[in-house]
Amino acid sequence: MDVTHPPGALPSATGEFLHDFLLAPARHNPDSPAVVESGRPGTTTVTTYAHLRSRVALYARELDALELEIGSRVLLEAEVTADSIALLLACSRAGLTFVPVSPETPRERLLSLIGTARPALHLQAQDGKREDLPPGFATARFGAGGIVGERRPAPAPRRRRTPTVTDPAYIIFTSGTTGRPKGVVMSHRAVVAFYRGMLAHDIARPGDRIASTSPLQFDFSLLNIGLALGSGAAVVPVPQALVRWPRHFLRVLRDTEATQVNGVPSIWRQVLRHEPERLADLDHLRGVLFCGEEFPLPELRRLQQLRPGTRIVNCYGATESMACSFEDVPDPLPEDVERLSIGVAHPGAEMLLVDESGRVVDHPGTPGEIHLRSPALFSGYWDDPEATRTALVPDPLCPQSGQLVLRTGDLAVQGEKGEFYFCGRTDSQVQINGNRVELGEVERRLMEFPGATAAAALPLPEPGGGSRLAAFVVMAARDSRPTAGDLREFCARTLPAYMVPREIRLLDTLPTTTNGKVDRAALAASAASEPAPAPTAATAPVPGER
Ligand code: 8PZ
Repeated sequence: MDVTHPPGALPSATGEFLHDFLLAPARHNPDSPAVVESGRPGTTTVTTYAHLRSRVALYARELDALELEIGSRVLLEAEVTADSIALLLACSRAGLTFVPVSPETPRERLLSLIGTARPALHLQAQDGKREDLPPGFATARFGAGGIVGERRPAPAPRRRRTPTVTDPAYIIFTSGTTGRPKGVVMSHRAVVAFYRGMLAHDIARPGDRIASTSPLQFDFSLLNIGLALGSGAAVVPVPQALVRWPRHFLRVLRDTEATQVNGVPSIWRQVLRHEPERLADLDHLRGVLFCGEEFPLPELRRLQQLRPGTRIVNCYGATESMACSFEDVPDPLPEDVERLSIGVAHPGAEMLLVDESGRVVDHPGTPGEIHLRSPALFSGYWDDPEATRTALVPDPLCPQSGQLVLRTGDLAVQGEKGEFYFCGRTDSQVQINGNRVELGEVERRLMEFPGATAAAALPLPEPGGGSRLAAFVVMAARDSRPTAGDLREFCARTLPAYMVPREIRLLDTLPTTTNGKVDRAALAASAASEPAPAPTAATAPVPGER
């Protein structure tokens, strides 16, 4: 039997749109929960698949009545809720491209996204706080009763009559490292191809409750929605405001009886530090899935100690293909493991390593840049053909074919069985006074210090030119706080002098971006604003350091 096409779910002749795939009636029982939302302590609101389908139909009718051009962009400013999930599915059904943004998006960034994406409609929840939006597009609010228009769209002739699966289902604006945010355009065909590859891993099953801790603007939330609805399970949205507070976070998981928690590694930092017992006592939880950046191994081991038997999946990938691999973390993680495997690409896709001269690396142990062959690749960056050409490059195995592959900017090595090990980003190799430093190697050494649970290393500009290496370390408990000199001396034992951070600061936690990743820009800014303490014997240059 074709595992990617369970009976009754064969795609129609037109191919499959996002809403077809996620609401395929054959896949789940109409009375089972599709979304379970937490309310006041001890209360939840359950939306069944039948309710969700009828809400999607209501919203799609009301969107159709606006007669927007197929392919128009809808700026969807919302948290993950049953209504916003129904709305993104209704956009899919109405042939509209949704652009998710968080309600916390600063006004200037929202205006920049509006200028780039040129939406036809801005939608927010009934209780949304966004006011005085600029002219030029329709605005409306959505809720249980439907969509209530505030500003009507200008009538425009519909030049397209037929949506196709190559149309953009959504655009995710990533915090472009070069300042201007890049719009990752994902077609229906790409997203459904990814969902099929992901579901072949059987990570979730009917009746599961999958807690989603990312904002709607981060495609991790779209992965979670696809994983839950595609498996006949339920999405448990955890409001952003609660993720940051361990007690509230754990209460939501308890009230909703979450069986799986999906999030970036940083969501566990404060829970492990402040509420280990409550985490250990959490019933129902039997799975964790993380993505976005490496999980600091001391914290991962601590999580395994507190929850032996919990399945932990390392999900690797970039927004340009939503994700690409799912690999179980060995339980317990052997002491000598220094790098986690990211496994191999999901069924239907393939990761290749390419070295600096463009040759495919096909022997274990040699690092190369991950190139992804996949039907789930993005269409391109919105209105940025140059950046698109840099990311979608000719297939190194067969450039003549015209097939394009995703150049990820990630380094990896292959193990003996063909599995991949993430080795940092090509741009995380920095030059410190002429020496090449892999920041991940410095961070791994700092995390070997007894009691250290997380670390970040980054280059800081020197006033006279060049860079110095700075590091930030989080310790497990307050009583074992070493001095910066202890940590530098610890690094000097195994790292060449130029890789020993010139300055090291101890922090209670690491700042994170809105998507929950370590916010390196914030760390650099904090180091610049609070100059390092005057050099002491502990921070004097290590002999041999240039
Ligand atoms: C990683 C890992 C990892 C990403 N270990 N480095 C969404 C849902 C599930 C899995 C992955 C996604 C991504 N779309 C989330 C994401 O972070 N996208 S991103 O484009 O903002 O950043 C992608 C980069 O993050 C990758 O290129 C890696 O450098 C890094 N990354 N997952 C280590 N499991």
